[in-house]
Amino acid sequence: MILRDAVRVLASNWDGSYTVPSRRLYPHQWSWDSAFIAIGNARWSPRRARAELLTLFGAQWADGRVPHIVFNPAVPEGAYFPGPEFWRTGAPSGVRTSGIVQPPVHALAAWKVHLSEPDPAFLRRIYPRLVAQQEFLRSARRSPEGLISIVHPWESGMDNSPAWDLPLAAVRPGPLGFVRRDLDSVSAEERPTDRDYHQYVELARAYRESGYREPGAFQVECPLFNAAYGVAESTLARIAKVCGLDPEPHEREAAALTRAMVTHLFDGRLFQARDVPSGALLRSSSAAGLTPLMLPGLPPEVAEALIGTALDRFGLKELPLPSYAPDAPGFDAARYWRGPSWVNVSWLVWQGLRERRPDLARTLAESVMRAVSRSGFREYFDPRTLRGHGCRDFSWSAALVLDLVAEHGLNALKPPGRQAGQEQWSVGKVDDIGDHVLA
Ligand code: 2M8
Repeated sequence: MILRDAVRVLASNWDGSYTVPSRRLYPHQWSWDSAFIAIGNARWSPRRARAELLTLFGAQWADGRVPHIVFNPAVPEGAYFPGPEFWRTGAPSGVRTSGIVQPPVHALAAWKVHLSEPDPAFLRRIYPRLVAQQEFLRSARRSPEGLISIVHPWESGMDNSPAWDLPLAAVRPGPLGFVRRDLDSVSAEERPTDRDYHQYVELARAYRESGYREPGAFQVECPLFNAAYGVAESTLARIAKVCGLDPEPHEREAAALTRAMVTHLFDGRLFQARDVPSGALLRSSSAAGLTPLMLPGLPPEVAEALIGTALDRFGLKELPLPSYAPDAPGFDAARYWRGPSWVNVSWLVWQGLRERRPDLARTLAESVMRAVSRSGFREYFDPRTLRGHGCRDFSWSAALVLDLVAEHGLNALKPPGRQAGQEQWSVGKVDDIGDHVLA
């Protein structure tokens, strides 16, 4: 029973006020995971969805940054590397966190939570936090061209993407001297290499030494991160209206960001990342380049070109969206962010297709459902065989499936040849299932 299993995953990864991405591999709270998880929880427990976001924003720094990890003090230091002793930070609340950020998909999540159970008081409470999150990015990370940069591959969320190979080549790996914990539960062929890890740790160390202020050797403008920032502004406009505030500054900012992205990051077929120090485009075939489809103000001809690329190079009609184009050198069907399908990136592109091409949005949702019904709520999937990789019972895979099903209806997404009323498709409404699982 696919929906019941999804709720079970979310219920068993719930820690009282937030949800871990995975019990073993990721035993703390992660920033963009919590946004996706809230979107799914909103479908059966809006109360948990609101708590998830408020807990995360409770660890927001005074400068507005929302840290990418909020550590659970009850989890031993050795359970995840790099843990709080590495980051050596403290949020005003006293909570220990990392010092880097992740794509700001939280305004969108807050809005979706509100849509599932209207709660203007929740929106009024979270709105200033979301605005501060955007202000941090504008003040600390904006280039003269109007784009937002990231200073670590972990900030992209697509950590190990081949798009980062070139800028990472300039980073001298730090000395050994730490123990990777990720390989305790996932096989090495499915995770970043040791060299990648040493570079990640070295970059994080250098940023930490600057008091989390000065970018080190890695500074890029990522299309997914910028698209998320732009969508956050258009969503904040909607939230502002509900709160009785002026939406106009947010609308202006979203329009300016969209223009800057089209001018500086679009190569005619796909959005690319840009290396900030050199100003050069980092040409790759990353699915991050399709996510600007989410921007409501994207010019129609640009959206058309992206959809063409998704069909020709990412198998949009046949595959759950690969994270890297399968025809590109560097594609790896099983290794972390170098090719496998991830439910969250598929969901972001689905979100961008819903109004423009509802037919393709549904096709993509069907592909995601095929992957999870074949392999369960794995962290990622081989896009062609649908074999599952990474950890099991991964929270955002479960959460976003709940959202896809709630939007399309279960029957519309059932695999061909399978009747509703059979096997795992024989389930009722998502909110009834929540009651059942928690009972
Ligand atoms: C992965 O990243 C963490 C570091 O932040 C890791 O590999 O330890 C990424 O997939 C990231 O996007 C995600 O937020 C995190 C938790 O699911 O795991």
